[in-house]
Amino acid sequence: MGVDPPLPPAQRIELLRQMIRIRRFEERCVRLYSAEKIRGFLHLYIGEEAVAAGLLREIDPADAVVSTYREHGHALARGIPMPDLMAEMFGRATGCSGGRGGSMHLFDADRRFYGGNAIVAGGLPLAVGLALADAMRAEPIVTVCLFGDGAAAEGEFHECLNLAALWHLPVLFACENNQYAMGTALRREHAVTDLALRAASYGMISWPVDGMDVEAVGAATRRAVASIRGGGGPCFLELRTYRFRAHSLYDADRYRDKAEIERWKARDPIPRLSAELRASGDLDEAGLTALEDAVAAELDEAVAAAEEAPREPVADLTRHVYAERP
Ligand SMILES: Cc1ncc(C[n+]2csc(CCOP(=O)(O)OP(=O)(O)O)c2C)c(N)n1
Ligand SMILES: [Mg+2]
Repeated sequence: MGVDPPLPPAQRIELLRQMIRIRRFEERCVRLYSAEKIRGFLHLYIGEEAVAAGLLREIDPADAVVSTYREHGHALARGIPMPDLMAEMFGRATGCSGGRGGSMHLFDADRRFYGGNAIVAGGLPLAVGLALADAMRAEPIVTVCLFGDGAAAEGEFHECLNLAALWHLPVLFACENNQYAMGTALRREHAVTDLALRAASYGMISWPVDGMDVEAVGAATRRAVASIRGGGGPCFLELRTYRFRAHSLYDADRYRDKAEIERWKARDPIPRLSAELRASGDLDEAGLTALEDAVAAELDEAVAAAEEAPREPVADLTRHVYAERP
């Protein structure tokens, strides 16, 4: 594999901005959850931002994205406007899923963001189906399927990798290996913990990536997408990452060694890129403050709009539930 030239400074700053947006969005969500403005489950992506930011900027608007319940970062990086997301978190009618989905079911057909999905590995068959449709129409479109390491223990994982390889479908399988499926460590669940190796056994190009390095994620994605668009069939990226917080806000996080968490926090992708940009002279303290201020203002606006947004009227309760009689 060749070494990619470094990105121009403006693009590196944009990557940093995107990761900061994702992190601050979720930190605000935690506060809003404590205030009971956001209800239901909340799975935080904090620590994993380099994957969403690095990967999703490498695909086109016509490409499709299928995600998981840990998808706030994916949705932001895909370009769903923050007010549409925050309104959805609040369950308001102006949310991207009309207020019916909430945190785990963010959806935006216009941006080909086919959801949030509460079922572990549930997105893989969807992605294979989308890619099959695109392949049958001979569209040069890639479907990115994001899922966790836990999905590799599900039957759908094996069925989907096999079919995608057999039918040569344009799918980028993006496995966010954060080392845990709820409280179960990868090594306690899988006889073979090298997930890229397992994917290779299905007959597709696959490789592990440092998921804490946003530029490494981007470079690997560029290579994978070029191969898929060039007719090379599916690719698999195992993005090695870590969630800094518990599985969800209901999880006491008693199964992880504190020293392990600290070791991963030392590799936090945000301070890492920020320090590199400072060292190269491309971003100074004032520039970083301006970035943070702009994100804070974007968030304030999104929260204020969500607070004001209407709830769906009770009269509409059965809409989208039962088919209308013709
Ligand atoms: C089919 C299915 N089985 C079990 C669950 C319960 N469950 C919710 S999240 C989760 C862990 C999934 O871990 P992983 O795929 O690694 O994703 P992560 O939460 O680490 O991002 C489990 C088992 C579920 N939602 N769906
Ligand atoms: Mg996991």
